[in-house]
This record gives sequence, structure tokens and C-alpha cells, in this order.
Amino acid sequence: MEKSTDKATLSAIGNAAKSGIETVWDRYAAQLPQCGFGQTGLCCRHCLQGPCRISPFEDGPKTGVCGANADVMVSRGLSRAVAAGTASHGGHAKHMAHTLLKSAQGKAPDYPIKDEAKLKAVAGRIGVSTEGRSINEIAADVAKMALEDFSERESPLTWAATTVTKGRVDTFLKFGVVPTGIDSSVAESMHRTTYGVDSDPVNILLGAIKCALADYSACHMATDIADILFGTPTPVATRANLGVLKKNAVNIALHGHNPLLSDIVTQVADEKGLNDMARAAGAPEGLNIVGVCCTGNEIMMRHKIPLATSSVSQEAAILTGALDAMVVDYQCIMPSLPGIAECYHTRLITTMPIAKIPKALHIEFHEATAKESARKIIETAINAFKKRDPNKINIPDVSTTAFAGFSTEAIVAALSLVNKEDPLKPLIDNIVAGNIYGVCLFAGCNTVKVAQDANYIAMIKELAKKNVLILATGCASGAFARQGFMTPEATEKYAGPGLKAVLTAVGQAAGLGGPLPLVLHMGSCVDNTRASDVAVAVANKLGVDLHMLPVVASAPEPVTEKAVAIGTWAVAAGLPTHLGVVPPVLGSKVVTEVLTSAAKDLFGGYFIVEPDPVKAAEKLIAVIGERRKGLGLSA
Ligand code: NFS
Ligand code: SF4
Repeated sequence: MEKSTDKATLSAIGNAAKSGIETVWDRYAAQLPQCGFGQTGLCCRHCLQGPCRISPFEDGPKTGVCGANADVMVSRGLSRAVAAGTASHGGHAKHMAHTLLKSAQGKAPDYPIKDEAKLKAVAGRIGVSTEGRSINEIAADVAKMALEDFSERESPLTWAATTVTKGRVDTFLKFGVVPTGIDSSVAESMHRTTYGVDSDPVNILLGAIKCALADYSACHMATDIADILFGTPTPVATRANLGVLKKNAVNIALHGHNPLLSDIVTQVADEKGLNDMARAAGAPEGLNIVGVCCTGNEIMMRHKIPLATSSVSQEAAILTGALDAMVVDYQCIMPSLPGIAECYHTRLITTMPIAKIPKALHIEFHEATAKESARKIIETAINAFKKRDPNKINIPDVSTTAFAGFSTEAIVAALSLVNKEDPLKPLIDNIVAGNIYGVCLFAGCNTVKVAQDANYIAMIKELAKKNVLILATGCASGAFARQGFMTPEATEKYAGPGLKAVLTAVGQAAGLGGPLPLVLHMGSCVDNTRASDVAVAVANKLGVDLHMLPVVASAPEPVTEKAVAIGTWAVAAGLPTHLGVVPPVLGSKVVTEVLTSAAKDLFGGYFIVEPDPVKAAEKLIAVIGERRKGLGLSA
């Protein structure tokens, strides 16, 4: 089994093997073969009469004890995955909304409003008046409206209704999938999938879509508030991969999701006193902050913080022996981390009351005293540095340049250098002319089930050659960053002639003296909504709906329930959405059919499940061709 295509990761895993330390790949091997019932979605533990399993063979049971058949089991399982994903993005967004409110009320002095223009733009969109009002008054109203989106309300969610096309709202209303509360959608999903409630698989799936649209709303809200509090990203050049760790610095990795933690630690790490303290401890280069996973994307875009690694290779950062502290908040943090940290001097620091791990050091992070908590965290890292074992240090000398920070606003700003009056026009004209054949948004994670990054690399080469514009978020960004695809050189090397010409024209107008990078880094997973914002703007300008655009999405190496939720809303938004790993649905013909085919009739979007990356790229190119034909463009 090939573990990774990335040299740095392989080097770090090599360190682990030499020292007898188990990694995620060893634990995966120990699980094989994985259970066939689970893989196909044919097991249920939703009540105490279970667990029940359905036999895929002729002679075994065809229902669980209560009578639930394969379609019910599979649809309920999928629906609960979407609900869990929504709960996660909802928790993240709510945390941001509460902090924005505290900021406006003067109760969170370390979170001043950094981007007033974004605040006013969001306020204008959701109907909060800005005329003659102070920034804090506006912020308080925006935060209150955000918080109102969490519980059951009579009207559609503000963050859904104000951010999609009119056509989408009509479609969602028609099929009864308009969410009326983020948390209440999660609760409703749990209710309808518990023992003896919804037993109609299609109805259960529509419920899952409704919940996924609540997930979309939460993601959009999280992005909006992150920009308000920390600034809307603009393009920056930084570096990616484990080689960004420094032998002569106190290395601190920030891992998890919410910039409420990582942005503050990054800000505090600039303080002279703390850097002097690091130097006094024996680290001539002071403090070196690096990112891991989505929070790494957040600080990469806003502060040029290098991205050490992401997703499936998170353990590798510790395995370099040079990481002094890994600081985490919530989501995608492997429970294995403290066990690995224990083999080194590394301190694993948890910060959130809902996310503790035995053997980690817990330093609780409070918004009211954010910088104080951040200082304590950094001091802990400096103290850990003193205990480094030089014999265990093995930092792979592998890193590459990566351009990041292409927010919607930054993309529009770059395009307006080409056409000031009508920034979207150059983009649309080039799509119409076929210089840009279509757009593919890469999202999601890395999984042990695929050699790390292999699917990303194979797919992007095929798509770029065919002039497909590539956007990326989340750990898809991490993959492209460390593999060197977020550079102008990659554009030169891999882009087809039309795409290269467009990226070069925009890059030159922006004063880069060369093309834009081959992959536009749009941020973390919640920032998938930045990509949908661009699609919505284009659709509105063309006077068509999202399901007609030559835009597709792909999660070639997905892992989490959050990825399932995002994939589901991408389908509801009208995007053909590729998955490179088969989700646990094959046990139900009905569910498989709805997701890969019937969904198209309802929403225009549908899932394309294809583990072979080259075939997947071919399928996406064919779909883009169909969409182009539908718009009367050359295919
Ligand atoms: Ni997205 Fe980000 Fe990464 Fe996957 Fe996890 S960090 S929120 S879920 S693993 S892309
Ligand atoms: Fe079995 Fe039905 Fe209970 Fe599920 S809900 S465990 S299928 S009896």
C-alpha cells in the first residue's frame, strides 16, 4: 500500500518506523479488511435492539429488527453524517458570531473589527442599516442576526436566502428543503433518523439536503465574520511543507479550524518580548509559527504563515522532532497526537472545553482574555523547546513556494485591473470564448485510502491541460500547496494555452510580471462559500442559474462528515460533484440512484463517484462540455 506521494511526509513516516512509533497508516493496516456491512452502509445502531445488519446476499435478512430495509438504513446513515458535519460548521460559525457580538459590546478587546468595509458589505446584504451608525452598532446587529439563524425561525435562514441565486431559492422552496435554522436543522435530522420516524428514503435524503443547506449557511457566516474580525484575505506568497519548520527557532504549529484561536496566537507571536524569550532559551531565530489543516489556511491567507502539513499527515509535523508545541482547537485533530508527542519533547496543547484529549496539556482559551491565553501557550512552547533532543531532530528539507489568499474580493479586484467598470466581464468573456473551458473547485481532505495527494496531482494535470480553471480550499489547498501547484511556474508547466493566456493577462495586470498561480487558493473548508459566491455572481450576471454553469466540484480524497455535508450542498447548489472515495451508500440501490442520477432532475447537481483520478477528470471534462453546450457555447 503506497502511503504518500509527498517526500516530506514519507521522510517523517520513516522517522516513525525507525523509532517504532505507530502512525495513521499503521492503524489503517491494522483495520484491514474493513467491515463490508459498514462500507456499504448496511448496518444500524440507532436503537438498543440493534446492531442490525442487512445481508447483501440472497439468503440473509433484508430488514433490521424494526423492519428498516437497506434504503432506510443507508439514507439514515448518510443523513446523520450530514447532520454531524453541519453541527461542526455550525459550532464554528456560532463561536464566531458570539465573539463578534462580544467585540461589538466591548467584551472582547482582543477582537477589534478589522475590516469595516466587509462588515458594511455583509450588513447591506442582510438588511442591517449602516447609515449614521457606529461600527459597533452595526456589528452588534450583524452578530444578532447571525445568532438568530441558529434556532428555528419562520422565514428562511438569512445566510442562505441572501447569498444564492433567486433560481436556487425557488428550487429549494419547491422541494421543501429551505432550512429555517442551523441548529434546528441538525436537531430535525437527528429526530427524523431516530427509531421509527422517517422511513421513506427519498424523504430522508431531502431532509439531508435541507440540513446540508444549513451547513452552507454556517460556512458562509463563518467566512463573513472571520473576514470582519481578521480581514479579508488578499494574495500573499508563502511556503508549504515540513521544510518550513526551523531547527533554530521555537516551532509552534496551529492546528484545527477557527481563526479565533490561530489568528490571536499569530498576532501575539510577533511580540518582541516573546521572541526575546525564545532567543534567550537558545533559539536564535525566535518564534516560528506554522499552520496545519484549515486553521493553517486561515493564517496562511491573512498572515503569510507557512503551511507545515495537513489532514492525513498531521502526525508528521511532530515526527520531525523539531515541533515544540502543537496547539489545537477543534475538528480533524487526531486523538493519536498526544501519544506521538509523548515520544518527543513536543507539547500538545488543547484549548477548547469541548475538545480535550487525555495526556494533552489543556490551556483553556477565552475570548475575553485571548491574548493572555495566547501568551501562556507560547511560553509553554518555549519551555518545551529547552527539552528538545537534538538526536531526534530530522526536518525534511522539502518546501515550496505557495501563493494563497484569493478571496472573492481579491479575485474581483484582480479582474478589475483588466476591466475596471465590469470586473466579471473578462472572466465571462474568456469562458464564452473557451479560453477557460470551465471551473473546478477542489475541496476536502487526504485519506489513508489513497496515496496522499495522488488523486489531486493526477486530476489537476488533466484538467489544467484542458483549460479548466482550478480553485481550491481546505486540505485540497494543502495538497496543491505542498506539491507546488500554487505557483506561476505550475501555470507555465501544466495550463493549456487558453488558460495560460488568461492567467498571464490577469497576473500581468496585477503587476506580478507573470501568470497567476495554477490553483487559486480560496481558503479553508468553510471558505468553499467564497467559490460559490463567485459562481453566484457569474450566474446572476449571465441571467442563468447555477446548475447551468460549466462549474464542477471534486473531493478526490474525502474523509470527514463535514466533507459529506459540503458535498451535499454542492449538489443542491447544482454542481456535479466528484468523490474519489466511495461513500457508504452502495448497499441501497435507491440512495445510490438518487445521489448519482435523480438529484440531477431536481437540483441539476449530482454525485460522480470515481476512484480512478484520470477517469474522474475525463468525466468532469465531459460534464463541463455538456454544460457548455447547454449554454450554446463551443464544447
Ligand atoms: Ni475540511 Fe478542514 Fe482538512 Fe478535511 Fe479536515 S481540516 S474543514 S474536513 S481534513 S479538508
Ligand atoms: Fe435495528 Fe431498527 Fe434499531 Fe436500527 S433502528 S438498530 S434497524 S431495530
